[in-house]
Amino acid sequence: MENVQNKKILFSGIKPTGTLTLGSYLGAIKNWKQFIDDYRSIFCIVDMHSITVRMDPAELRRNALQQLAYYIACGLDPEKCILFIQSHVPAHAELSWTLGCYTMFGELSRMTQFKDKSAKNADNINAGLFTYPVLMAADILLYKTDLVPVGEDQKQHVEICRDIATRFNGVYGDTFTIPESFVPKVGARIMSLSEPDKKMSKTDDSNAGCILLTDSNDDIMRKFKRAVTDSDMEVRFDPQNKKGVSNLMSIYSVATGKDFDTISNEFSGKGYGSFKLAVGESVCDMLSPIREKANELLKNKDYLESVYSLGAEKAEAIARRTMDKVYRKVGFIAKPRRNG
Ligand code: AQP
Repeated sequence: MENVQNKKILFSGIKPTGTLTLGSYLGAIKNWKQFIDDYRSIFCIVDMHSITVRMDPAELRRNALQQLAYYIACGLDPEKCILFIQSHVPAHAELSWTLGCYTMFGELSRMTQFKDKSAKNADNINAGLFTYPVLMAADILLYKTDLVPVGEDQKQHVEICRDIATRFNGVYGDTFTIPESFVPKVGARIMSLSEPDKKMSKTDDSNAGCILLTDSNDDIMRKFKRAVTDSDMEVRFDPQNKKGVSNLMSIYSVATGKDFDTISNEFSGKGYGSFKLAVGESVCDMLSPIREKANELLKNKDYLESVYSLGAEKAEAIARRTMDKVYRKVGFIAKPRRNG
């Protein structure tokens, strides 16, 4: 059973724009799991964020359900945390609108992800893409979140969330908890295997550089064997000059628990061939039990529905209390409650 007494609150989410990657796992989900016994943990499938880019509706539904199965398979036990789908809790949209009125155009314009995504989707630079960080602030602030574990690319969005909450609290008095981000020391930015100066992303154009959690062991090994390295043949951590090798070392380090010196010594004088094989095998060992469990879960749609339904009920109860408080603070007349 979920024990919520006196626990700090942890919230995080991933958007179901595609199949989860090794980056989503190492940068986010793997870290979420380590906190679930100590925090009241709330994990969301942020489908509303997904439509900031054009998505095929059937694919979006499929991805969201698959993501839930992978959350559970990665160890996010629904008995110990709240798992829900963002669009099932309307308070996310309500708080997003409200917070948008306390967010400045200038600060949103400086968001790196907005600039990157605008460049990538030049024919669809919509308002939702621009106000994405406001919805993310609402996601976090609705639950009085203390800690938000994210990969490095999302740290700027947690910073703007803190700024928005501080501004709101400054006007209306203590309303929101100011959250901290947690970014892992290793694995916070997993790069593409084929283009190691680009982040590994769910929506990568190149499938070769991206390990999907659904990939078979054969696919995983093939992708690691072809991973881009360099010509000096030395397994040494140097993210400036040896991007590909350093990325593989980070992956191997998180998968095996070995530090960079140990890894360098292990492959000293052995060349990149055996190093790539070892990294690939460590990833297969880490991901295959997760993939098998997720495939089992996906056969039981009723179970998955029961998890996200109960999750939405619990999330809604917390979120509604926050919205009542926010609406009261900004001066909206309380909606009379009717019995029955
Ligand atoms: N390559 C990565 N390395 C480390 N962490 C990563 N994350 C994503 N990719 C990596 C972290 O996982 C969570 C995913 O959040 P998201 O899907 O909502 O946002 P994202 O960062 O935009 O992820 P993608 O895979 O790049 O999605 P698309 O392609 O749709 O934009 C976050 O905590 C993120 O930091």
